[in-house]
Amino acid sequence: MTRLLSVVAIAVATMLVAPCVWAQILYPANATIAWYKPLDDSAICVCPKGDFSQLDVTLIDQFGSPMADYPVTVTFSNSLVKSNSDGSQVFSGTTNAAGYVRIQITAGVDNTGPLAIQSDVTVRGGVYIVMIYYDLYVLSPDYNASYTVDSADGSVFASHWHINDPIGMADCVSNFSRADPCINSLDGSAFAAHWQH
Ligand SMILES: [Ca+2]
Ligand SMILES: [Ca+2]
Repeated sequence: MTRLLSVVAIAVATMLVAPCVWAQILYPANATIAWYKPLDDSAICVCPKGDFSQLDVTLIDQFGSPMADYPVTVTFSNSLVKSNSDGSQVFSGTTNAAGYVRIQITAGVDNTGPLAIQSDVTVRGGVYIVMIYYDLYVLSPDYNASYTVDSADGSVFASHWHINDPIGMADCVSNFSRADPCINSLDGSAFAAHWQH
């Protein structure tokens, strides 16, 4: 009887302390995913330097605690988006002690056509999918994915000067600032802010 009580006591004690030692499991419903965008619009603008649109991710485990030192990847489905490090469509980072990381999208878009491309974007925390965005417009001042914004890109922007975006949204590859559907000084300022990046 004494042995049985001891086993029960150990089992109960294990149950009480077990949550403290169990491995963290990502709880996607508690994760927060938000685009950081310098411009107030819904298009995603990427730049070889990674300082245009970026993705803020905070990962929370099954106990509501932040997940530190956890890998996060952001994958674009459209192969015209090209990372400046390896030409891939994958961008990554690691969460800090608060479970937070800002993923820099260091990329150009290999598209010199007049219309912006669209892409699905999948956000993963480790192996877990925490968010999928569908058909996002993706723009870049690096129109030819040469990984620098230079005179070749400037020529493309100049060719779109003062045209009106077809539907006032993000169709035109140069409509970085959608506050106005026209390709104007607002877009020019955005382009200039990433010159030589
Ligand atoms: Ca370029
Ligand atoms: Ca505009």
